[in-house]
Amino acid sequence: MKGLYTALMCSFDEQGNVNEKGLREIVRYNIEVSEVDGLYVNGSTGENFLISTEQKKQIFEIVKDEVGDQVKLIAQVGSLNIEEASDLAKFVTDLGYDAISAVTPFYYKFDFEEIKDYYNTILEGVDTQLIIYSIPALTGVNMNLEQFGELFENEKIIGVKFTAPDFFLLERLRHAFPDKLIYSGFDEMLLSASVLNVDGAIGSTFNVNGKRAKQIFTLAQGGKIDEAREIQKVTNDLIEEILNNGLYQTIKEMLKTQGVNAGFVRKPMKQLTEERAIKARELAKKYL
Ligand code: NAY
Repeated sequence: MKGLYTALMCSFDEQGNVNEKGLREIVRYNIEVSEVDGLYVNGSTGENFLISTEQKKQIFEIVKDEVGDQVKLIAQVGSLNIEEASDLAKFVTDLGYDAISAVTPFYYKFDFEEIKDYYNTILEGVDTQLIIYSIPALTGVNMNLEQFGELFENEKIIGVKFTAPDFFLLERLRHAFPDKLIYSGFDEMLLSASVLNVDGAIGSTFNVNGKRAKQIFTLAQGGKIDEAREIQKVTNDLIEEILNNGLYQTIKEMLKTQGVNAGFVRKPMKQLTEERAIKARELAKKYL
């Protein structure tokens, strides 16, 4: 389960329906051009929190059908509706996903006991292993070392997708839990996380920049830090432009220049203006 995973985008049509053909093209591009080790399906980048349960299932099915056993698949099933999360966990287990992941419950101020209960409930009755999805900037949930340790006591919880700039905590986690999988979640900090010996990374920009991400990770693992830093610099030039122009919209527009029908974003996200679409196409020309 180690390596680089693309936080997979989904292609939607103008009405917000899943565009199956486009989704399959995004999957193929990631496997054949970006050459990532796996896909993280229905995460933030997949606009998961904007879609219905039926659409989530549709996406899980299409992706598994397109991928088969070519690369590893992690299914993000976390939801504020715990029955939905449990139902999706069973659904993807039956489909043959390699692992599930669940975002920490957000919006309400859940205490740690409630968070622990959430994970244990999702795992009840499924045989799949789980990766915690921690993204404090978006969820408001900050867990400390001891709390991660308590969650890791459940043997089915095999790791964490660590999307935070707290490198003190990241280093402590690595040191305390050498056998758990730690994935870096911020693409612009991949080199720094790799130096701390994370097991892999999960990122939105890997949809278009997977090759460079893999180089950074491999070079860092081989101790070639100067070379890795050069590639992280180019990567961050690109990420900075993407963030300024509109994260998911810009990645979709860049994919379109490569013949991949990445479609539209779902409301309430807004589509790119023509000016920004031109910018995205320029970025694709420069960086892809
Ligand atoms: C997800 O579930 O799709 C992710 O969290 C992937 C991680 C990304 N975070 C978000 C919120 O999109 O790749 C990062 C991020 O987009 C990138 O580092 C740019 O900041």
